[in-house]
Amino acid sequence: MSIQVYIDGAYYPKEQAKVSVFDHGYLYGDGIFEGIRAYNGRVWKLDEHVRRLYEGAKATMLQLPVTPAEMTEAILETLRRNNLGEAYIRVVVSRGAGDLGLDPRKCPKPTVVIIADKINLYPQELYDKGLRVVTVATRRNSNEALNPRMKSLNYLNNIMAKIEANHLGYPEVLMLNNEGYVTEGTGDNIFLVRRGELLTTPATAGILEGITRNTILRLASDMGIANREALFNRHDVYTAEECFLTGTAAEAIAVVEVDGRVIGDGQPGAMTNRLIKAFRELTRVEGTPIWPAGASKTVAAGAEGGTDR
Ligand code: PXG
Repeated sequence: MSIQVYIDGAYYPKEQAKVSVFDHGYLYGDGIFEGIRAYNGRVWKLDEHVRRLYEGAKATMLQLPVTPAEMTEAILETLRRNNLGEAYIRVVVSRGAGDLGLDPRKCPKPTVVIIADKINLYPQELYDKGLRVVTVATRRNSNEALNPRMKSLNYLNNIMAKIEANHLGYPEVLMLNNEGYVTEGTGDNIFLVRRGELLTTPATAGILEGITRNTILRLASDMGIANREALFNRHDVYTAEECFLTGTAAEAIAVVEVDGRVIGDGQPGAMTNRLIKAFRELTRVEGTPIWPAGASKTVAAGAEGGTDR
């Protein structure tokens, strides 16, 4: 059975899930999105993702046609319709269809799309051994040009860096800001362990303030690991004891080499491994249930194609 895609309150099979070519999301990248995951029948950090989406809507003066509570329910219903308990969820809110021309006032109604599908991760080997990454020439957008805290449909900045990654043959790369500080990967935040302390880039330095990042910071505090937000440059990364990346798609993954410099002893670090383990454990038990208590098995068993859980 084809996946069912939510568009403006109705569900369409994947093949018929279409939006207008006059949608300013398509014409100008005018809109915002979220990438969310469900684990084990629960949506991970759903409220945080919905909040970030509405913050992006506020900043871009996009009036969503649904309330946060309705959006939350629509996300859960999309998962139920597709019988997915382990999923990658993509919420896209674009400015909507309108005449040509930049002016958002040409678009009377935003388009809301929710896609729930299976997830693709990096190969297991990279989680076991850690990633080798490089820094690239493409600078992260400055806050004053297009604030990276908004998960806007304008991802060309990150895609330009991804093109460099592909060209150089690396699965992920690090982007610097215009001052030379390390900001983040193309779709992940960065953490260092330096002199025993856990460091991550401040939200104000030109990054997406990742929900996985915030969870790792909280877990570190709970585990008694000293942590703080700090600006750091390439030298700090090269000489760090440990390094890892976090994001909804990648979860948390060690970095063992940056620009040819081996990080620590070239293996995923001890603190990295402890935090990744704690994070994984939390994702199995926390989150918003997709099905009402007791209903999940019945729903899952009767549906076509089985379930991931
Ligand atoms: N930085 C950037 C630039 C991102 O795009 C993160 C950090 C990590 O944030 P979270 O909240 O996920 O911990 C992201 C996340 C996609 C996709 O479809 C992209 C992301 C997440 C999920 C899916 O490409 N980016």
